[in-house]
Amino acid sequence: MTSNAELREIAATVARRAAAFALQRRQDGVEIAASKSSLSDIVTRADRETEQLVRDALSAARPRDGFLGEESGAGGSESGLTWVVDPIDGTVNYFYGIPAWAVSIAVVEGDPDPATWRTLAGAVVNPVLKETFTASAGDGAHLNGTPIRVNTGVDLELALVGTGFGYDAEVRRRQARFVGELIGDVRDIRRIGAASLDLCSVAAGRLDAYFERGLNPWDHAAGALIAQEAGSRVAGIAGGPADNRLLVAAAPGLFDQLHPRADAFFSAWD
Ligand code: LIP
Repeated sequence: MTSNAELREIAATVARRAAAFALQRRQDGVEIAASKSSLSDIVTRADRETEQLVRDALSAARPRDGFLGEESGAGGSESGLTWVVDPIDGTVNYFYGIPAWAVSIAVVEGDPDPATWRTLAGAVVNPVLKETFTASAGDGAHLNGTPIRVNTGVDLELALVGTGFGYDAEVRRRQARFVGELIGDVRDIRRIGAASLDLCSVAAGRLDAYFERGLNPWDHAAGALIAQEAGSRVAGIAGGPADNRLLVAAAPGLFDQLHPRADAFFSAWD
């Protein structure tokens, strides 16, 4: 039986290798391979090549495990474990050369569904900043091997809050309305552009809180565990598991101030 710590090291090793590959491809020049949900939702050729590198490496290391990736879809599991992968989280940042993108790799137990899965380990690697965030269930969270913890004792009015917006223009307008309501009640808002790095920023105390509507499972699988292992609460609508309807992450006290407002606004969408 492979331990959570051993799974974490597999995730970190493969994520670092994939991140180095993606960085090199960026330096070679980025090509848009296709647009997905909208013209602004681009996928680069490097996204697809990086995901294939990750898939091949994980298949070699853990041949009986399943795979769920942003670009290549799902592959069944014989072991009960599934690797959930975003090869380049922060694709638009990657395309523009903004140094806020990451390879995100998590391994979950059970169905690859955020509503029911149990995340065992994860790694998020930003190769431009040479930062590797890791966590395994019960073992804490680390940045480049050093333990990290969330900020505590921060009230909403002094909170630095991260968020993000969808690729659909009408969804962005609605998301912006909540930000418009919140921005006068917090220290400030940050829009980093990669959910995995938003969640790692909460874990490392670089953000006090983060919320977003519309995330895919691969956007938050690893970052949510890293945030939780650093002391953050992470939850969605009505305090249930985070999913595409809502994710809120913050230390418990701040979570209790922010989540009710986000829950009320975004649950009204459903
Ligand atoms: C991104 C998310 C981010 C969100 C962006 C985009 P991608 O994922 O990580 O939080 O605000 O719109 O969805 O598409 O770069 O993998």
